[in-house]
Amino acid sequence: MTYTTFYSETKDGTFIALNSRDNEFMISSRISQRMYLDYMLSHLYISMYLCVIIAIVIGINGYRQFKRPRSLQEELRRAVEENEFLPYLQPIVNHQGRICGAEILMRWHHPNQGFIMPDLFIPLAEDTGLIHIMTTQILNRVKSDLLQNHQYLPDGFHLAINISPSQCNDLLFYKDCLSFMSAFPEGKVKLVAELTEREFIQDTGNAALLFEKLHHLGVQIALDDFGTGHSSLAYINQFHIDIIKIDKSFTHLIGSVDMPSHIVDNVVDLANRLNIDVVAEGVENATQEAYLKQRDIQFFQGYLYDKPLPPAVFIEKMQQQSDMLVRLQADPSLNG
Ligand code: G
Ligand code: G
Ligand code: MN
Repeated sequence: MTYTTFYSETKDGTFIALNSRDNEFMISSRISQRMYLDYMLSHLYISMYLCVIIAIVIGINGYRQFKRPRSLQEELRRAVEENEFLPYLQPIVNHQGRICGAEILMRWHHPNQGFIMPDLFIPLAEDTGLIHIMTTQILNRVKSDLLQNHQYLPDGFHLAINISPSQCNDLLFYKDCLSFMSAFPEGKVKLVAELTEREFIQDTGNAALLFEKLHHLGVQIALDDFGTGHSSLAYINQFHIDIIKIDKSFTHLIGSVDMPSHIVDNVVDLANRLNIDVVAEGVENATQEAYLKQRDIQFFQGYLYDKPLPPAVFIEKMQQQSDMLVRLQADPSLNG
């Protein structure tokens, strides 16, 4: 038998008809939307669930791709917004081996990658100008950490922070220091701006103004990585430098070669003549310490004393030292 088929969509569902060729008879039926749905639910439910799951997976993935920054630069911007930069504090000790200060060293606590060292992100932060706000953020963090515990810090606590040459072009850093200093009792903290001599300061006029204002506030200027760059003596000549940091590469020469490094002696000699304090960086063993202690050096920093520490651990150390000093004052016979 031959027949023709006929479909028609109506508002009650699909009308289906089979017509015999000579219209002798017709078989028709109506399939309602409800019947479609019942059929799908009873026969195709596995496929339907699969479709829903696949759609959800595609949706989540798309959302992640959308949220994921496309470049390290955007990632850095996101991290600034999320306040992911943390200060670590490396103790600085005096001749008696007591902690009298710290250097703030920035770490990036990335949600997926964990801790990232500054060498990997500071250059980009400098190029993008984000270094300004990152410095403000970590200074604020250190401020609140130390403020709650300032009774454990010795007076005149030497707190050093690294700044990039581009931060010498305006007075933003000055404002950060002003806000920092005004939070502490007078004479409690002595801020030190560490300036690396590995890169040039572009606008020396602006830098001179910044340094003058910083000095006025009681903030000192330290020349970091001294001797490794190209501008050490030029900077000393041009700016009012308060502190020189002998680079760790020179400290490491002590004890590693037969003849002790004349460079260390010469730097100390130069500093003495110019009335500049000296910090010896990268002190790792007793041989280096013994050699350096025979020179006129005020501050020592390195793994021999401690590595950079999370603020809570650093504060714990300060508390222990402060308790020890109180006991010593009460009973001087404990000394030694
Ligand atoms: O521990 P360390 O790997 O932290 O430091 C590596 C380098 O990163 C150092 O040369 C230091 O000067 C630089 N650095 C660390 N913290 C800061 C910061 O807050 N600002 C700038 N400009 N440099 C920093
Ligand atoms: O800002 P500056 O470049 O000075 O940064 C100090 C760097 O030296 C940081 O990366 C810090 O972790 C590192 N450092 C601190 N103490 C020591 C040390 O005793 N030995 C070595 N090799 N590195 C040190
Ligand atoms: Mn430094």
